[in-house]
Amino acid sequence: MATINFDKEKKLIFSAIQPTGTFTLGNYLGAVKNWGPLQEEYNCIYAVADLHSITVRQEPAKLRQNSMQAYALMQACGLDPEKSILFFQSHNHNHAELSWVLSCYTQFGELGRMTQFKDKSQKHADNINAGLFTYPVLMAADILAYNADLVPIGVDQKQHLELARNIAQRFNQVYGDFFTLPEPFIPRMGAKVMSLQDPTKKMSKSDENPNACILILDDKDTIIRKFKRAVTDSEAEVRYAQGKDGINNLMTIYSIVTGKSLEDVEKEFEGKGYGDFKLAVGEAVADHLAPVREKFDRLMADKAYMKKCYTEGAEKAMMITQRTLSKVYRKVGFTDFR
Ligand code: ATP
Ligand code: LTN
Repeated sequence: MATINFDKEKKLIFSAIQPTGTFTLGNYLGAVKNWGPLQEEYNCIYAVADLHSITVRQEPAKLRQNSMQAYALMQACGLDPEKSILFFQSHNHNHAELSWVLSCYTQFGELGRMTQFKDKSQKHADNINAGLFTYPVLMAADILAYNADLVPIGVDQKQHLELARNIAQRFNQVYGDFFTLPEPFIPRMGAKVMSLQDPTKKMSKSDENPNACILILDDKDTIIRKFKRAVTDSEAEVRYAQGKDGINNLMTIYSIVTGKSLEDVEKEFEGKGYGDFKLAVGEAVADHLAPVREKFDRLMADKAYMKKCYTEGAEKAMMITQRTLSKVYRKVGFTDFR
């Protein structure tokens, strides 16, 4: 039986990532890379949000593969299954059960105001399913089931987190203080990595243009080639300034992976052209990602180890959420089972 070795003094973090494709440099720098260091200071729980991903049609074999890759990538990016709880959302049925209860404390109008719902219904006009609409309720259940204090997310998920807080507050008003109100935790740097082909748009794994995003499993040559083709401006000065979205994006990426400040980057490339700069960014990113790829390959080759990790992860996750769910069932008035 798995045991949870959390320190009661520490705050609890919960976050999740959808297995809708291979992670991009945006997912990595904006989200997963920042999760590793948090393990020292907080109790951390991270899930592969496979339940969420079927709100958009998925090919079953592909979803299974993407989910396993997402799980391996979390570890390859520095998450340690001994320190944190790492699991598949669908392995813990308490998420879906709590989601049902919470949906009865969420208003139709609130869900209709969610910008992600509006965007996705436009994008998938042929499949505006109920799950797409109630997506934020499941996300609220993910977070509230653990009484998470902090939720690392990108700015795009802030509205959903606010809704989770509102649902928790509403529940607390009726039944007394019960759910912890979660706070968003948004990284300062790398909050948004932009597309290499249209630097006014965020880099997204569902972009149709393969040159627009760096996948973290791309090999060195591919990474360098994509950076060489990155859209920039007609100047030739490596300088962070308004109107230079492409260069700003490359400078930000370079600065994050090398740890150099933007001013130092400007100095380093003074008098040099964009060609040299793009090559340097490509090399720095490829070198930065190389150990991640190596660890990923090793994990994917060891299915037994992976299975042990995600089974124990789900067991631990269930132990925590079962308690929350039982209390919720009791509060709303369901008859005791045992
Ligand atoms: P999709 O294309 O399927 O919408 P996505 O690439 O936008 O996917 P999500 O699965 O929605 O990614 O997001 C996972 C996490 O990565 C979230 O915390 C999100 O804020 C973050 N993230 C996604 N894209 C970027 C980006 N370009 N820059 C920084 N963070 C990002
Ligand atoms: N909706 C999020 C993924 C997600 C999540 C969560 C994030 C599902 N459940 C709970 C934080 C907390 C996304 O698309 N990035």
